[in-house]
Amino acid sequence: MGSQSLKHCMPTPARFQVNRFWSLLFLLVPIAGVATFALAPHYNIWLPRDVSEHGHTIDSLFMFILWLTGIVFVGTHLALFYFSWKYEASHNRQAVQYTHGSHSLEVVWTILPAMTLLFIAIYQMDAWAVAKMRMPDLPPIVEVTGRQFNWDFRYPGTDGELHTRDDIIRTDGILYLPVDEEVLLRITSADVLHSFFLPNLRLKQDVIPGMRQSMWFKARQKGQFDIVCAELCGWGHYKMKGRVHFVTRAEFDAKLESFRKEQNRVRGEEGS
Ligand SMILES: [Cu+2]
Repeated sequence: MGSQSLKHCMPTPARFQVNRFWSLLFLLVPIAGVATFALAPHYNIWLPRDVSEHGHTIDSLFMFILWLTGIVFVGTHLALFYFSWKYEASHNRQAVQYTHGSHSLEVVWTILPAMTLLFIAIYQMDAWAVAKMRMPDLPPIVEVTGRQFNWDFRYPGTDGELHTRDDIIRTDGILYLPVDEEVLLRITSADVLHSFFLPNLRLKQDVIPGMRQSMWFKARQKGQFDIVCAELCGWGHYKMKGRVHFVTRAEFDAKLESFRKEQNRVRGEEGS
């Protein structure tokens, strides 16, 4: 054996060795990852309750992508563990053989993810259309305005029109909407980018200054649920939260009537 080949057989210096401790640590990643997802529902840190008519399409899409990426994730980490274990330097004194790659392998691992992404793009089209494209032909029941750092709500008055004198304006972050009814919300921003997020309805809409966005849904359960801003909009972003109350149509009308009276009384007091 010549001195040149001997040099190739020398073990790598200790500090560069990927020893088997690290292989086991790599193995912990998929185990901990899978365990986290398996245990999350038992500790109530899973998706919040879905109370909307179409939320299940988003959830099933989410679960499909989670399974798909989960299997790939576990597979690649098991391969990473296997190779780092098998070829760990101190147990493997064979000289390293470098390769300039395999053209066909590269074609395969480019086409496979591309086809997978294309499949997801087509598979999700219906969920996207329901949530973002098939806007119902309804007058907006409320206009939501995002501002640093609050959600304001403007309901049309008795004339049914927005931006007229009898509008009812609420700035307490509490939104009332009727349950079991398709509703259309108009959404704007008074200043910067925000994002109007209703986790229990699986809906999120970016709010862009100068643009009018719309959101529509049908809530299937009464109750109070979170409104969150999902776009970092400044120092007070964290406190930009509200509540949506889904109530019956009669309760909704009564609530608006009480708001109207309150507003008229305040205006009367201001006028006198
Ligand atoms: Cu924000």
